[in-house]
Formats: sequence, C-alpha cells, structure tokens
Amino acid sequence: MFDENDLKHEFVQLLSEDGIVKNEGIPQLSNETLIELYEWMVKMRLFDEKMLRLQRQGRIGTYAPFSGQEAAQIGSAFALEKDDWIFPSYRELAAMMVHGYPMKQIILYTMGNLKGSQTPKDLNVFPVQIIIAAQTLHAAGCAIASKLKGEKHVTVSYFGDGATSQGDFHEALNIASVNKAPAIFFCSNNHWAISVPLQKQTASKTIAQKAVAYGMKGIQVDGNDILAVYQVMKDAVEQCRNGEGPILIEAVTYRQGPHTTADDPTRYRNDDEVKDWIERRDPLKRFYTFLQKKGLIDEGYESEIKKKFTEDIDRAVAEAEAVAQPTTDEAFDYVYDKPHKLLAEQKREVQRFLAAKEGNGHG
Ligand SMILES: Cc1ncc(C[n+]2csc(CCOP(=O)(O)OP(=O)(O)O)c2C)c(N)n1
Repeated sequence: MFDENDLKHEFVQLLSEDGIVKNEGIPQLSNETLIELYEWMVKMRLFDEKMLRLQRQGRIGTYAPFSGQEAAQIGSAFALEKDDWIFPSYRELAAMMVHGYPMKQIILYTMGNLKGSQTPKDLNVFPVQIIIAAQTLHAAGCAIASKLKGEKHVTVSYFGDGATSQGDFHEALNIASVNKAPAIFFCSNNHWAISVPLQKQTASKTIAQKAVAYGMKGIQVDGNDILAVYQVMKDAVEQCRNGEGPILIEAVTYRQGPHTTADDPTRYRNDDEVKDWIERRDPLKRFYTFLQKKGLIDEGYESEIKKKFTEDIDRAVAEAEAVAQPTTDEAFDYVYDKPHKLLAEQKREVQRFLAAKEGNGHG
C-alpha cells in the first residue's frame, strides 16, 4: 500500500516574506546579476500594466496578465542557457522575453498579428499555447528528440495549476520519465484556473507530489522568491543535462489580476486573499527589500529604471503599431510548410466572401 508519509513536501524558500535571507544557501550571484534580475521584474511589471491599458483602449486583443508571477517566470527562465527550449502558455510572456523573445513581437502577438508568433530563427521558443497542457506533450517530444540527437539542450514547458488536471499533462510526465528525457515541467500554481480554486482542482496536497506517480522528481518552491526559483531551476537544469531525467517544479505563486481582460475575478475571489498576496507577498517588494538591505538599490534608482523601462516599452509599442496588418491570405500561408489542398480551398472561400462583402458595401 502506498504510504503518503513517503511524499516529501519540501517547500524551498530562501528569502522570507520580509526579504530576509533564511539561510546562507542563496545562489552565488554577482551584485550585477542580482540587479539584473530585479530590473527584469520591474520591466515586466510595467509591461504587464501597459498591456492592460492598451487592451482597455482597444489597441490589443484579450490579454492574460501575469503580475504577481514575475519571480516564477523570470527566476526560472534566467537559469536556462540560450539553446534550451521553452514551450510557453499564454501567461508566460515574461519567461519568453527573458529567453530572448523580442518585446515588439510579443506585443504583435497580443494584437493578434501572426508575425508575433514567428519565433526568430536562432531562438528555441515555441509559439504560445492556448490549449491547456498541450504544450507539455510537445515539450516532452522535444526533450526526447534532444536526447536521441545527443544534444545537451533542456526543454521547459510552462503551465498553470489547472493544466495538471488535463490528460496531456499526465501523458507528458509519463512519456518523459520513461524516456529519461531532459524535460522540466514548470507549473506556476497561481491558485486559480479562471474561477476554479486550487482545492477544487486537485485533492493532492501539492502539485509537486504528482511527479511521484511517474517515477520522477517533484519539487515545490516559493514562486514569489526569485532566488529560490532560480536555484531550484538551476539544479533541475543540471540534473537534466546530466541525463538524470525529467523534473516537475511547482512554483507556488498568485495571479494578482484577472484571468484575462475578459474576466471579473470579484465574482469569485475574496478581496482579503488578493490583498494579502499583493500587500504582504508581492515578489517585487520582497526582492526590493533584500537588495535595499544589501545596499544595492534605493528609491532613486528604482524611479530611474522605471522611467527608462517605460520609455523602452512605449518604443516597442510604437514599433509594433507601425507594423502593417497581415493580409487575410497570410493567415493560411504558414500553417503548413507546403501548400495544403483544404487550406487553399478555405483561402479561396474567404477571398470570395471578402470580395462579395466589398461589393455589397458599394452597392
Ligand atoms: C483544453 C482546454 N480546455 C479549456 C480551455 C479554456 N481555458 C482557458 S484558460 C483556462 C484555465 C487555465 O488555468 P491554469 O491551467 O491554472 O492556468 P492559468 O490561466 O491560471 O495560468 C481554461 C479552462 C482551454 N484553453 N483549453
């Protein structure tokens, strides 16, 4: 009989919620790198806020904000090497940018411009996945392929707590583990899958423990502690590169905003819960306090970088808005490598429809 006591519910946290080092085991990062991590967090928070405003102005489409999840995304992506693979969900835009995805293209993606999903050739980032958990399978396949080819790349798939209820997630862990694939399954447990709270999503004590069933390692980390996330991810990457098989990481974090701009979380979420995560457990505040205590940053520095990043983001928005809208035809051109009969038919149908519409307009 399976003994639940065998499950290790280790929760890795290196910085307390007050930004104090809990033990000396923090990663040995230079002051410059620590500041770089913080700058990413500030930039991404500003980016997220800007996207929300653009959506309200009708300048981008439906948007899934990630404020509150910066430490999980940035800390994990920062531990990767350039050739490692990322398979993101729609909420992992910060991880994509840390890995090198240009901000201008991310903005194009939010505008629904197909050029936003054309990953630059030298970048190992898959297009954003909307189908919950589907990317975990694609990532498992990619990791198995890397292993077969004798490459040393690690593949990371990002997903939410809700994704762990999907069959794809379980199939992905299973196949990756059987093949000892260099795959990291990174779950940002932000406590909500739209309006479904975590306790209605799973009866497991942790998401990390789901790894046990597949004979692989699972680890739970404080997803709002960027140093802890970085360290756990760094170790996971090393384990994968050493051929020791896949890992499931559960980063415990919180989605501060709505699920998307089409959602009203006040209909299902308790205000006190939200307030607690924002006021007491915000990942930026925690890391700011740590860096301030180390004498590395102060308020003057903070307002200086905020000004600079606001300008950078505004510039990226202007550049994205200057890109021509793709034609309707183009929507059919990149689905397959070679022309496909059915798509060609659909393309002609749309062309006929648009021509008729145009005709009516003049009539
Ligand atoms: C297979 C599938 N089922 C349902 C949906 C609709 N849907 C979109 S987001 C979402 C919730 C996902 O929650 P979670 O996996 O926790 O990720 P989060 O959005 O919280 O980051 C659902 C059910 C979908 N996109 N794909």
